[in-house]
Amino acid sequence: MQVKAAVAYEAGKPLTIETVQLDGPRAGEVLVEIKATGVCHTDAYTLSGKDSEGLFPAILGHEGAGVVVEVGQGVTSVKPGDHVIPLYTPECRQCEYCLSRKTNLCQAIRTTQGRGVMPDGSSRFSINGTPLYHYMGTSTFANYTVLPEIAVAKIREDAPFDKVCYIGCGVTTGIGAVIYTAKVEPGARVVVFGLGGIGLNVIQGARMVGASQIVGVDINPDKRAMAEKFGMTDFVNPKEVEGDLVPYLVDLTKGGADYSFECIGNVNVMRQALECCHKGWGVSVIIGVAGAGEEIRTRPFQLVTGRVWKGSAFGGARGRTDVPTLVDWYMEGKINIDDLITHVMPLEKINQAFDLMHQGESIRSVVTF
Ligand code: NAD
Ligand code: DAO
Ligand code: ZN
Repeated sequence: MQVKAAVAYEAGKPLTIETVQLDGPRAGEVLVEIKATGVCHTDAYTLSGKDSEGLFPAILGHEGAGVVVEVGQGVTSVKPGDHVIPLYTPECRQCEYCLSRKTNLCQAIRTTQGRGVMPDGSSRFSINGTPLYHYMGTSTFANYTVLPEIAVAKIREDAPFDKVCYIGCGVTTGIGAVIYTAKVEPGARVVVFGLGGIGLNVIQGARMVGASQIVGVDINPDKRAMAEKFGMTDFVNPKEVEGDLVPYLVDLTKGGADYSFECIGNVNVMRQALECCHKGWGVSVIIGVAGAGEEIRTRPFQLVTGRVWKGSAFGGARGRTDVPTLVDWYMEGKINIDDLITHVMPLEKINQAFDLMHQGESIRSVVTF
């Protein structure tokens, strides 16, 4: 079938709106009509050329929501008409990783996903006979896409696509890092570095679980008002702190953070996030994706004396299991998504979403089809 897509032909160039060919779902796959997709920092990172796994030409996008149109042979967990959120972190419930219960990083289709193709090694997208790469196994910058069955979460049908698409990445990444990865407890003191689309969701997650202090750190003072709305209790602009930021934060949190979250992708900030944690028990979670080849540093004595360094992908969430619950929480008013979606646009204007992000003007832009 012919579908409308934003094609990334090469790194550093704007996306091009094209009519492309999409082949139907094969065994174990589903065809989904994408109704809305968020534009995330990670799409921009790949488009910039900094992503060592980035492949071109490709159809980017990993934060979508839509409706199942057709299923391939052997698909049993979803049917045409079901509302779904595509999962860049699938959940097969059968691989060693899924069965371990220790990680959400299902490996069932990891190899082919990283190579920009479907599990059988081929692409469903092409233009004028030339294959286009899939992206993160999702490729939501198209009005139709094909996904493995294990990479869709079935959600309730009354949830608005233009809001819950954000649960496909940013919301789950931020809230999940708090509740699944760090398991922040009531009363905890939390420091969040970077108050963008991810950091604000860490803040609302920390508020949900009853953190007593939520410190937000950002070099952009315009982020303060929104973060306060989501539960931040203290704002710190590193540019206004005299001297070293780490002792300042340790003092502010009365001995150090119980939990800190790096939501920027800056390796120097990652070090500050670890070292502002409380001696003996503070846990620092890296969420931000640093540039290819960059490395983190600290003195090992920071760990010897009880601080813990962790990372979190997709918030540690098991997509097919946990995403429907997050959608329920949104529908029950427990999660605020509406205020984070600052811009909505048609696919034809998707490059504006990247411009707004780079200018620091948007929290989340959503493309509707
Ligand atoms: P964003 O650009 O919306 O927000 C980043 C924020 O950090 C901005 O408010 C910016 O002002 C602030 N900032 C920049 N440099 C800073 C500094 N030195 N000190 C303090 N604040 C600083 O980005 P986002 O969409 O929130 O994404 C954040 C990171 O999370 C990115 O690296 C993204 O790729 C990554 N990410 C990770 C996952 C995952 O599963 N681990 C999922 C999605 C996104
Ligand atoms: O190696 O098993 C694996 C999974 C790698 C992908 C994890 C993605 C999380 C970070 C990227 C940001 C997502 C938008
Ligand atoms: Zn698995």
